[in-house]
Amino acid sequence: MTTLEPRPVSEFQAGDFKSDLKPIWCPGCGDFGVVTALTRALSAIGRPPHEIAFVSGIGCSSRVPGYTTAYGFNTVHGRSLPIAQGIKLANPELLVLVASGDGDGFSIGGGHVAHAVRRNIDLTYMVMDNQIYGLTKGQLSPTSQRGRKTVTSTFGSLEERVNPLLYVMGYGAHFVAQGSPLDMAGLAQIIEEGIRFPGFAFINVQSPCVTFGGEEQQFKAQKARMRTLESLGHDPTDRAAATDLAREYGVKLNTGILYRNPNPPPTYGQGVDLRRLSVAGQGVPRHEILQRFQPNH
Ligand SMILES: Cc1ncc(C[n+]2csc(CCOP(=O)(O)OP(=O)(O)O)c2C)c(N)n1
Ligand code: SF4
Ligand SMILES: [Mg+2]
Repeated sequence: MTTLEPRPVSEFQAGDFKSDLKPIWCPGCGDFGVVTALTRALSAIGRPPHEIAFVSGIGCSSRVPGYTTAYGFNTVHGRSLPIAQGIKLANPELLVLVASGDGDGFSIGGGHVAHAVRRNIDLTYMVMDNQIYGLTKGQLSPTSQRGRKTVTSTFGSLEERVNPLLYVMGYGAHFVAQGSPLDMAGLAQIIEEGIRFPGFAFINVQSPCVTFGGEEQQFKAQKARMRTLESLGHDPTDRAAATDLAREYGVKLNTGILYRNPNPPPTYGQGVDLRRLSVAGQGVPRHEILQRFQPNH
């Protein structure tokens, strides 16, 4: 995988980002591996835990922030992105991460994803795509494959699945990647690259639900479908090639960085001064805007 710039040696170990809370996930849940990969990535980044805000919605995957030492905010189902964007706008110095599930992100929160992509605020959005509603015990999710039998599709789903990779590409995402805890080192590196990307970074994580997930999602089946984009010689700056590879979602498990815009546009807080957020283009300083929203003002 390409390295963009020399990395300073971090004073933090992965263990510094693991909280004392004992996960209550089912034994073997893919989300355990996500925490491991994530804490490795954070140790490589080297920002202290108190400078990290980790937001999530609701779902098994949304428990991830609680198992880290970052500041966590377990919000409302599907609403992690608006809250994360608000946090980043209010305090641009923070490193803001978001953990979500396929249901949280692409059902109830689906409308937010599109506009968070377009708005391109500097966040890293990780979706643990287990293709099922895990927390609520196995209902059909928007990424469940057609024909999938679940408690809410007893005769098999008639619906086409959402392709999360194409979805975000379609809205113009500047960083799109996919990984799996099956390749822990690869996943850690993808997360690190996503965090380093200056703008909205989308990472789809194939994290199996071992209790309610389908066979095709388990590590054994993943192994048969997995191939790294690096081994394919994929150039992540080639948007057309990235879109073609994104189409293979559900057929091949392409891992690595699908697309990284080599010339990303400036984001809020980087080139666009947050302290002078404009109201109707008037360049009104932020403290004045906040005053305007005071009650009784
Ligand atoms: C507004 C609202 N609607 C529905 C729910 C019930 N609910 C909680 S988690 C969840 C889906 C979880 O699935 P997913 O986002 O894929 O996460 P997973 O548990 O699979 O990691 C649902 C429907 C809720 N908590 N709040
Ligand atoms: S129900 Fe599925 S997603 Fe939730 S903890 Fe258990 S294995 Fe993980
Ligand atoms: Mg899910």
